[in-house]
Parts: sequence; C-alpha cells; structure tokens
Amino acid sequence: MSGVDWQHTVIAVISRLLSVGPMPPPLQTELLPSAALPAVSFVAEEVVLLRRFAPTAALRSAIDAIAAAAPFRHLSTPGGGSMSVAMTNCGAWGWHSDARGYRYLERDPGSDLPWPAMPLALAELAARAAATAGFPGFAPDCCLVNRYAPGAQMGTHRDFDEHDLRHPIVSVSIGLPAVFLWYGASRQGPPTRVPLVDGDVLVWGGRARAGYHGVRRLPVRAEAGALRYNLTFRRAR
Ligand code: MD3
Ligand code: FE
Repeated sequence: MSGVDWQHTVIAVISRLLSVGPMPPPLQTELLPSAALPAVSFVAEEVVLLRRFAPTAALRSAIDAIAAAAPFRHLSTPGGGSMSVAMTNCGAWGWHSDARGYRYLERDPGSDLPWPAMPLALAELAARAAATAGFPGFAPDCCLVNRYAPGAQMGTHRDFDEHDLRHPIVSVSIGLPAVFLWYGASRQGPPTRVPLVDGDVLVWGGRARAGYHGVRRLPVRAEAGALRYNLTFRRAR
C-alpha cells in the first residue's frame, strides 16, 4: 500500500473522529487486485471496508452454538413471501419478520425462549471494527445471523427498525463470497458493487446508516455444502 493511501485513510478516519471536514473521494476498490487492497478503505462516504478483519474459524463455532439454541428459519415477509436467507439472532434483541411486520423481539418466536446471549468475543470484535472505522463506543445489543445457500439473495432495502439510527452497523462476511450492492440515499441507478470474501467487515455510520443496500443472488453452482453467513451487529434499543 502506498504512503499516499495511508495518509488518505488516516486523514479520513481522524476527520470523522473529529467530525470536521469533508470525506475523501471513494477509492475504486473494485478495480484493484485484492493483494493491493488497503486494510481500511471507503466504499462511499461513511461506509468503511475492513478487508479480512475477522477471524472466521472462531466465528463459525460461535454460529454453530447460536444455531443449536436458536435454529435458523426462513422468515415470512409481511407481503406473504418467504425469505431465501435463513436467519437467527443472539443478544438481548433479535430481528424478526412475519405477516405482522418487521420488529425486534426479546424471545425467539420459534421456541419462546430468550435469544442466546451474545458471546463477549463477538461484541468485542464488533466494537473494535466500529472503532477502527471511526465510530468509537459501539455496544451492540443484537447480532442478526444471516445464512445464504447458493441461490439466496437479499433484495434492496433499508434498515430502520432500530430505535436510534445514530448507532453504526457492523457486518461480517463468512464463507462463500458474495457481491454487496450499495445504492445509498436513492434506490434508483446502478449500485456500487462490493465483492465480499471470508473475513471482510463493513461498517456503516452517519448518513450511510439509512442507505439502500442488498446482496446479489449467490451463484447456484457452488461446492456442495458451501454457505455464506453474515453477522450484522446492531444497537436495536
Ligand atoms: C447498510 N444484510 O441483514 S450486510 C441485513 O450481507 C443486510 O447479509 C446483508 O442487509 C448481508 O439487513 C448486507 C449488512 C447491513 C446491515 C444493515 C445496513 C448493511 C447495511 C444498514 C445500513 C446500511
Ligand atoms: Fe440490511
């Protein structure tokens, strides 16, 4: 990574910490070979990508333990469909969708038990990622676990079921690669396509927190049994 790239990153993170000055122009990360990617880069203003930041072998064990207590489910949408992504949660609050709408619940409706506690190592990883991206003091109370089989996708949407949108969101990609689609303030026009691989972490804060986004359909042909998981750490309340 060049000295100029580092200056760019350091100035941008410090300027956000101090809340002064404009953000730098986005880096064209899609155009660079992955070996040349800086550890911290900007997909857009206030969307920070931390390449290979997360230790995913340990996270897979954590996901297995969460799913043993609160099994993955394909939730229903208010419109009557079924989501291609299977979901579960850990933490004090869990995101849920059914015919009545989208909301956060303290118990898993599948079992009526509280969601499994968020492992301290997960909360610490999310806080460390947020701080690295320039959002110190993040204390998530929800980790939504998304499971993508080949052919699964997440349509364009915004996340606004959380109480206070000033808190950032931290997302961790695990397993099969996927293409994250970033539309920003309007869902019109072509999105920024961000290829995500195992261990990549994205942090959204500030105005980006309210942006439109989605995940492109995973290719149907994949190695048998291969899956993608995404952890999204949120402050729901
Ligand atoms: C950007 N998940 O769970 S990363 C979601 O990869 C979701 O599973 C995707 O979108 C996934 O809602 C994308 C997470 C993400 C979550 C919330 C956001 C990205 C966000 C809120 C604002 C902007
Ligand atoms: Fe989302």
